[in-house]
Amino acid sequence: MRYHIGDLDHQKLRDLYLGMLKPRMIEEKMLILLRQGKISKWFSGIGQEAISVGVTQALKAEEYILPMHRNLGVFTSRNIPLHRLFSQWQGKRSGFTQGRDRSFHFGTQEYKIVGMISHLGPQLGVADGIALADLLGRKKRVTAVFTGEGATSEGDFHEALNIASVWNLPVLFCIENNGYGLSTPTNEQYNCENLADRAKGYGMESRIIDGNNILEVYTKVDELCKAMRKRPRPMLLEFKTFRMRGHEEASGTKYVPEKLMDKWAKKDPIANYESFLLEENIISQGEIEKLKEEISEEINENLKMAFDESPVSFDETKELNEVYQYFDYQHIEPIEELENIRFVDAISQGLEQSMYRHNELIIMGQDIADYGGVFKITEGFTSKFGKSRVRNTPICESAIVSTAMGLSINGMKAVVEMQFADFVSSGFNPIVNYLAKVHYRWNEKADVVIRMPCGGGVGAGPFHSQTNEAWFTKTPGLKVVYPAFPADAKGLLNTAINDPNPVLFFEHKGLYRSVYGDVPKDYYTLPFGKANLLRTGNSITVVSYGAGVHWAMEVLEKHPNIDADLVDLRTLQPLDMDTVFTSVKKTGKLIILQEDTLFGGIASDISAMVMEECFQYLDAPVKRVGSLETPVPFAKALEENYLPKQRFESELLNLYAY
Ligand SMILES: Cc1ncc(C[n+]2csc(CCOP(=O)(O)OP(=O)(O)O)c2C)c(N)n1
Ligand SMILES: [Mg+2]
Repeated sequence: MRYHIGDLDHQKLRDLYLGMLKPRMIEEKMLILLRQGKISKWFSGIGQEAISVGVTQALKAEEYILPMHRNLGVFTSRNIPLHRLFSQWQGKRSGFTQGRDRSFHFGTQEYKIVGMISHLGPQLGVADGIALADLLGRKKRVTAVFTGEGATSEGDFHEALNIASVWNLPVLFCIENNGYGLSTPTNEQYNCENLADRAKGYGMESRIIDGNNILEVYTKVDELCKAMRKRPRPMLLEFKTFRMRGHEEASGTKYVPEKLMDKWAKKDPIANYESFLLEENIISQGEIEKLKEEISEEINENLKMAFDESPVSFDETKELNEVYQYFDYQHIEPIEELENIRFVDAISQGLEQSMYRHNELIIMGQDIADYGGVFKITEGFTSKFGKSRVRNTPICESAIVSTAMGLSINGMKAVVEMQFADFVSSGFNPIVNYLAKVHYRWNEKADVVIRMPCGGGVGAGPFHSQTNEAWFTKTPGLKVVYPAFPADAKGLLNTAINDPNPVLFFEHKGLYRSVYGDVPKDYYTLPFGKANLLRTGNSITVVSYGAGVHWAMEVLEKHPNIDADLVDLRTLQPLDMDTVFTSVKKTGKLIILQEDTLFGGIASDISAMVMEECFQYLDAPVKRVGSLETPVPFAKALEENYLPKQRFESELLNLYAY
C-alpha cells in the first residue's frame, strides 16, 4: 500500500492511527463477549475502519454524520463515552435507546450522529434534509451519509441522489463497497463496473477511493469537504474495501472464496498503516504498545460500568408516554371575524398563516410551487415565501419523506403534500418506520405533517380515490387528523404544524370545493383528540369522520324522526373515545360510518372498545358500515354502490328499529 503524507503533521498521522486502533480493539473484545453470549448480534467493520475514521475526522464536530451498521469508527471518532455504547448494545438505560433498539440503531444530537433504521435506504434521504436545512440556514456545512453497495440497489438511493443533485445539497454519499451484501456478491447486486459511475447519470461528481488506505481516505475527503463547504454540491464516493467477517457474526463467511479473503487480509488498513508509521519513525513500537494498553484499560473500565448497570425494568406508563414527544398545546382562540369559504380555501389559509408564523417551515411536494399544486392549495405561495420554502420535488415520495425527517432533525419543520393520498404507498417505509418510531427509539422528534388529499366519490378509480387512514392509525407514533368542515380543517392543520410529532392530515377531495363554512379569518388552533357533537338526540349514536359526516347529516336530515347524537371524530389518533362512550351510554345504540372498506378499519376498533366499555348500556349490537371489500371502482354505478352512503341509510333505519 502506498501512503502519501502530503502536508499532514505527525500528530494528525498518529490521530488517524489511534482512530482506527480503538474500534478494532473494541470489536475484538466484543467478538469475545459475543461468543460468551454477553451481547446480541454483531456487525463487524473489521477491515473497513479507515473509511469510518477517515471520513469522520475530515468532518467538523458540528457537521452531521449518518452511519450504517459497520461504522463503529464513526462513533468512537466522535468520542462517545464507551460505556454508553456498551450499555446501548446491552439494552441498558444509559445507552441511547433505553433498551428499545439494538446495536447501532440510534442517533444522538449531542454528537451529531444520526443512526440508521434497519431498512438502510431512508438514511440517504434524511441526509438530504439535514443538508437542506444547513443550506437554507447558509451554514457552510457538509453532511456525510454511509451506505453499503448492497443498499445502493434500493430506490431510496436513486431518489436521494437525484434530490441532492437537483437541489445542489452538500451531501457526501459514501458507498462502502465491501464486496458482499449479506451473501450476495457485487456481480449479482449491480451490473456496472463502478458504482461511482452512476454519479454521471445524476449529474454529480464522484470519486473512487481506496477504502483501506487511511491517508487516501482522509486527505481526499478533507479536500472534498473543503470544496463542498465553499460551493455546496453533492458528491458520490465509492470506497473500495472488503468485508473480512460474516454479514453478522452468526452467519459466517463460507460463501466467500478463500483467495479473496487472503488477498484483502494483506490490505488490512491498520496493520499496513502501522508498518508505515514505524518505518517512517512517526511512531515507535513502544508508543504503540502504550496506546494499546491505554485503550484496553479504557475498554475494560467502561465495560465494567456497563455490566454493573442493572438491566432495564419495565414501566408501562413510561413506555406509553414516550412514543410521542410531549406537545404543549397552545390554544389560540379564533377571533370573531368570519368569512364563508370552501374547505380547500380553509386549508390554504391555515397553511399560509402557518408559513408566516414559522420561518423555519418548509413545504415540499410535486408541482406545488408556481403551479400551486394539483388542487391549487399553494397557489401564490411562491411569490409570498419564495421557492426555497415552497419546494417542487421530483417524483420520489420516499426520499422526500426522509428529507422532511432530516429537516426536522436539523431544527426545521416540514409539510409534505402527497399529490394524492394514494401515492403515500411510495413513501410508506419512512413514515411508518422512521417518523413513527424515532421518538420512542432515541427521543428525536419528527416535526413533519403529511397532507393527504384523499377519498372517493369523485369518479377517479382505484389509484386516486383511496382513504387509507387505517394504514396509519395502526402504527404507534403517528397522529392522524381527518376533518370534515372548513373551520376544523384550518384550526387542526395549524395544530398539526405546531405539533412536533408526525401527523397524517387527511383532506377529502370531495369536500374541497363542495363544502363551505364560516371560518375565522385570523390564525387559530384547535386541539387534537376532541370530537365534535354535531347534533344531539337520545335514541341512537352515529359516529363518523371526513366525508362520512356529510353523508350521515344528509341521511339524518332526510329522517327527522330519528333523534340521534352525531359525533364527528375530527382526529383518529388521538381518538376521543370519551365522547363516544358518553353518547352510547345515553342512547344505547351505536352505528359507525367510515368511507374506507370495513375490515381492519377504525370502525372495528371503536366497536370493540364500546363492547368492552359500554356492554351493559347497549340495547343492540354495534353496527359498522363501510365500503365494499373491493378496490375503489371508476364508473359511477360501481362507485356509488362501493361507497357506504346508501347502505348507511338502510342500516341506520334497521338499528333504529331494533
Ligand atoms: C429493506 C431491507 N431489506 C433487506 C434487509 C436485510 N439486510 C440487512 S443488511 C443487508 C445487506 C446489506 O448489504 P450492504 O448494503 O452491502 O452493506 P454491508 O452489510 O455489506 O455493509 C441485508 C440484505 C434490510 N435490513 N432491509
Ligand atoms: Mg456490502
